[in-house]
Amino acid sequence: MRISRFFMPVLRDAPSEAEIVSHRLMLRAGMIRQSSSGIYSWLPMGLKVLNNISQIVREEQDKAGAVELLMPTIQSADLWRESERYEAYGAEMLRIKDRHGREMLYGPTNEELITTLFRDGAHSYRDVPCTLYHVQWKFRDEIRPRFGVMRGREFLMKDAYSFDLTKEDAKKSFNRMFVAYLRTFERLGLTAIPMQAETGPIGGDLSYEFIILAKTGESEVFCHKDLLDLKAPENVNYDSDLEPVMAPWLEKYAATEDVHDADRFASEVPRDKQISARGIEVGQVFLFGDKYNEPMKCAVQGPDGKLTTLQSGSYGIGVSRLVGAIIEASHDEAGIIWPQSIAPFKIGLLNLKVGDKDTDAACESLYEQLQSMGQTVLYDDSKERAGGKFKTMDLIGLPWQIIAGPRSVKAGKVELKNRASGEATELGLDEVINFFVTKSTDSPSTGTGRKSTES
Ligand code: 5CA
Repeated sequence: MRISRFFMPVLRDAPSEAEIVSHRLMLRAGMIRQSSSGIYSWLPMGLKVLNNISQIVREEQDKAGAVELLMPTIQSADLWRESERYEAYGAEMLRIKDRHGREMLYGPTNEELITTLFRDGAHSYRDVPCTLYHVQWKFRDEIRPRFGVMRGREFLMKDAYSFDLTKEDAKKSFNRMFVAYLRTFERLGLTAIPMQAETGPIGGDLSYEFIILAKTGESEVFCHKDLLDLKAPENVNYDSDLEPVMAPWLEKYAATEDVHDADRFASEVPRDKQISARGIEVGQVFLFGDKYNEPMKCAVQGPDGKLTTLQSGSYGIGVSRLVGAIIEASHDEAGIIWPQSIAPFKIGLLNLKVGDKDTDAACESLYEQLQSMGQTVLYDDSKERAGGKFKTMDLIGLPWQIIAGPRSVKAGKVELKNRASGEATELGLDEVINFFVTKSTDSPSTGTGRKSTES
């Protein structure tokens, strides 16, 4: 993508309405714009990240055996009367009337709708286990929308719902999602700790929130320090017993303030391992059995021929909140530092002297070659001054910068800079191409590594 043809309205100054760094940086980097309180447009740069996160979420859901579908944003009020949540949900629900006066609502979550879909489509014990998910916009009329996309009114959620014949099987489906979440957050470059949590309006008696620690987090959390060092399991066999895989997380204390037990915390966790901090909830899993299936009559014929009410859980990930959460966890003074896995482009190519024949030719050639290799490149071919280009690139946080100025190009070289470490290396034009062919692109393959000089 050429910057000259892109739409990335970057702001030089921090907007006054933004209280936390991720909100400031998302506005400054031209990723989002507020359209009304808690409701945002996703500009091209923001949408790319949102899509990349969704993609990783989907891949891990699919690996865990969940099946994607898509339910609408608008639902009928009658559906929610069946589960008796229509009134109970309160003012957070956006209620709408259509032209016939029928009561509708903008879905804050989808337990009711998925339950009717599954009830109408599944008849026999052979139709379970089944876990269905979608990635869809939700609306909750939050009292205090704030921190940009972190607590929006309209927000993108991945929500999954499991259906099983027995409680034991439902727990197995729950475990599959639990492990899928560990893997998902690790791939997003985050350390998310599953913590015991209250079930709130979703209900049930078993729930974990997946929390990343951050000063700007909205909830107070308590946990054992060693949980921060655990690595998500790789090559999971989702058909096997997952309890041993989950054990390292479950055997150490971790709880949100709602269910925190100060005495247990003090007795179970050595003083120097006690973490009491703030956290951002990026996902939550619930096991609620027949809470919706019973009133909504979601049942199948069991192997014994008897009608059996199904057992369920639901599993949410805050996809749009994650964009902010990842920035909270990964930035510096100059701007965002995207993890490779979700970066909107992998490489930023800076032409420091547009109009200079040799520099233009070198940049065009690199741009073409890198793209034909499947790399995503944002090419700064604008007329802006070099200083401004450096600032913008650091602000938008692409993992790699290739800096081409007339001086280095004359010597057949460009500079390759790693955004995270700031390390820069001079490489020949072919070397830079080779670097992206051969390397897993964690650090420059050659050179001594020093701070950028072209600036
Ligand atoms: N039905 C269940 C799970 S599918 C559910 O709705 N769970 S939830 O209420 O915990 O929401 C799931 C995730 O959505 C949360 O963990 C959080 O990351 C995200 N989320 C919730 N409310 C908001 C909001 N107002 N703005 C942004 N993200 C939100």
